[in-house]
Parts: sequence; C-alpha cells; structure tokens
Amino acid sequence: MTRDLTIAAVRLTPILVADPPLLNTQGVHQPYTPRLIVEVETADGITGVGETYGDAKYLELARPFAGKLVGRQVSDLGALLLLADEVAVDASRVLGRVDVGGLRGVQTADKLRLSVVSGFEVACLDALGKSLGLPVHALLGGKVRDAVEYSAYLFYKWAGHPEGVPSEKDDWGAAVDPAGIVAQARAFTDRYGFSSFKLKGGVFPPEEETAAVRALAEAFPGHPLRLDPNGAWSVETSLKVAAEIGDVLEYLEDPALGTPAMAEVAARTGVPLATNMCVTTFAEVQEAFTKGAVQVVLSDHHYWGGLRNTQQLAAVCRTFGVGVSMHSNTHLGISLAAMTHVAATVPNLHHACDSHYPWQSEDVLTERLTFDGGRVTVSDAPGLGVELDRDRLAFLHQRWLDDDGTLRDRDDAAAMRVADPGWVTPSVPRW
Ligand code: GKR
Ligand code: MG
Repeated sequence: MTRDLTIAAVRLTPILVADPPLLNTQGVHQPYTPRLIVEVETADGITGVGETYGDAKYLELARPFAGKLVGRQVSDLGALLLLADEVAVDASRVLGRVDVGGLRGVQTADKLRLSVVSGFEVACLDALGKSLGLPVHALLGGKVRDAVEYSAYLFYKWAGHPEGVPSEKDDWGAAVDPAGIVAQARAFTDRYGFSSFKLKGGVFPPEEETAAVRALAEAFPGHPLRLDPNGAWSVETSLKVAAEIGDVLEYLEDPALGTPAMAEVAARTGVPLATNMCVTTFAEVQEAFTKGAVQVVLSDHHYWGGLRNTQQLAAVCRTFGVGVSMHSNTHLGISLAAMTHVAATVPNLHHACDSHYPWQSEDVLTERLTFDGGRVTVSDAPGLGVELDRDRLAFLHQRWLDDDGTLRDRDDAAAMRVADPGWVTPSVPRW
C-alpha cells in the first residue's frame, strides 16, 4: 500500500494545565502553566502529536514554523532544524541566563527555535510511526530496554496556592522541612514505586536541604539520591555540601552556576556533578567536557531540539565517558511518552530519568501513562502509543483563552510575589 506522508495540516493548541505550588530558587510554580500541543496531519488523515513549552515566545515561533511544514513529508525530519533557522526570533524574547519557564541555562535564539522544533519532530515521528505501523523507538533505531526508570522528583511545596488564587487542589500536602520531604518521598514510592529520589533545592539555606537529604538517606538506605539547587550556591558552599552529604549522593546537580564554577567544584570533590544548566547545547559541550566540569549531562529533548538530537548528545557523552540521563520541566503525557521512547534507545543511560509528570493531575490523553515500580513501559504500539483526548484538549485550551494573559507566560517569581510582594528572584549564588 502506498502511503501519502505529505503534511496536509498542522494544528497548534496552547493550553494551561494545573500545577501545584512547587518551590524553586526563582519562586513558586504558578497555578496553571502553559504548554503547546502540536498536531501534524498527513494527507492520509493520520495525526501525530507533539508537546512543548507554550509561553508566548514559543508560540510566536511555532506559528510561522507550522506554516512552513505544510506540503513537506513527515519523514523529512532532518529538514526541521534547517527550516527553523528561517524563522526569525524577536531578540527581545531572548532572555539572559534565567529563563522564566525554568532554569535551563543561557537562553538564545537557537535554543528557542530548538524547543519549538522538538514539538514538531515528536509529532512527525508519531505520525510517521502510525503510518508505518512502527513505534517511535523503532524509528529511532530500536529499543535496548523494555521499560525506562524514572526518579521521584521531590519539591519543597506549600499545601496550596495562596488564598484567593484560582487553582486546582492537590492531595500531596505541604513539604517545607526534612519530615515533609520524607513523607512526600514515601507518597511517591507508595503511588508509583520510585526507588531513586531527586530533591529540588535552592529554596532553603543549604544546611536545611542537606538535613532533608540526610533524612531521605535514613528513610531509604542505599537508594540513589540527588540534590539540585539550580546553581544557587557558591563554589565554597557547593564543596561544603558535597563534603557533608557526598557519601549518600548519586550526584549533585548544578550546585554552582556555569561551567567555570562547576569545573572548580568538580576539581575539588569526588562527588559526581550533573547538569541541565551549563551543557544545554552542543556548543557548550567542548568547554564543559574538556574542563571536566560535569560527569552527567541531563538531556531535555525539548531544548536539545528533539529525540534525534538527544541520541546524538548521548553519543557525544559516550565518546567522552560522561554519563547521560534526562531532565524535565513541567510536562504532560505526550512528552513523557517521547522521553520514554528515546530513553529506551540510549544504551548508555545509567541513571533514572527526571519527570514532573506525577505532579500533573491533568493531561490531554485518553489514558494517562503509568509508572510501575518507578518505570514506564516502552510502548510497542505504532507512533508514540498515546491518544489525544479532544474534549480535555478543548477544555484546557478554553482555560488558556479565558486567561487575561497573566498565566500565559510562566513566571515563578511573579507567582511568588502573590504571597510575598517583596519577592525578587535572588541573584545567584544565593548562598
Ligand atoms: O520545575 O521548578 C521546576 C524546576 O526547577 C525546573 O524549572 C528545572 O528546570 O527541573 C528543572 C531542573 O532540574 O533544573
Ligand atoms: Mg536541574
């Protein structure tokens, strides 16, 4: 049977999804966060789905990019990156080191484009897989494992968003001290079977966060633990923390900001350092690897430009003897499926991947992905193996339409100012 893989239509649906009040060094997650759902439809009527950041600056790029795709083949994946170069980036959208959507290193025009491309690449792979009757992992060369392990992503957290702020309730409770973090870890284990734990730090003074890690080590002896303050510490503080809790850490994630500082920390401790902040593009690899600044790179297929670039990053890491795993920001099931497919193909994946998914009570899928023993089973169904729930998509899009604009650009500092009007994102290093 001849298939027509021509892209006949592309649909972009910005949505707002509920997010609990998770604390980080910038502030707190706002009650609803923007995501963009991408649909690519072939001339044969097959639809592939993708997901990426949904803030205005991404949407502004995604719209002209979508126009350029119509008439091309869903199999034309290599061209996506070249096509993206044709889409102009408004320079005023390119921020400095701290990106409002999270902490992902230096924000450049290229990175903005790559984050947009990733949503389209995943949608094209999904459509291609469905057309050919092959799972996405097969299109990427085939899986080397049947399930992908994820870590419990622990956050300091309030019980709820500030009084009077429209939000969805969650049943995780508050976690603002070691006991709260251990209780949260237990809930993650009970609900999903996770056995490795990452704590988002940079929120409280380092001694409180090291106490939380110690408490986790006592509650879960021998389990892999990580602490990630998003570059909030000086080199000396990073070294102090490494000396205090290095014996129970699998790795310390972005303790200090930038490659030179990370290299200094790495030179003076035996605790492995991981990053999703100082190696976020291929251009940043050389300096970081030759200086020995990082021992594990946490790829994020969104800002690395998709699943194929993630595989290339894994090969570069393998070449240099650097570990690779996966970073996550707030995301839904389409992205979790995409992460799982690519992770399944990476031979040198030796650390559980990060995922925010358990924090997301809402999704756009007919069936949520599940964690069993902390793992997501790699789907062998055609494409990503997920199905869009159009009613949910419409509902979450309506929320986006109804928003007066305040939530459409994620801003954790602004969300924190609702509770603490004097809040400004601290300059780093904070401690
Ligand atoms: O969602 O608050 C958050 C995280 O801090 C996120 O923004 C980071 O990008 O999860 C990320 C990380 O590992 O640095
Ligand atoms: Mg991180």
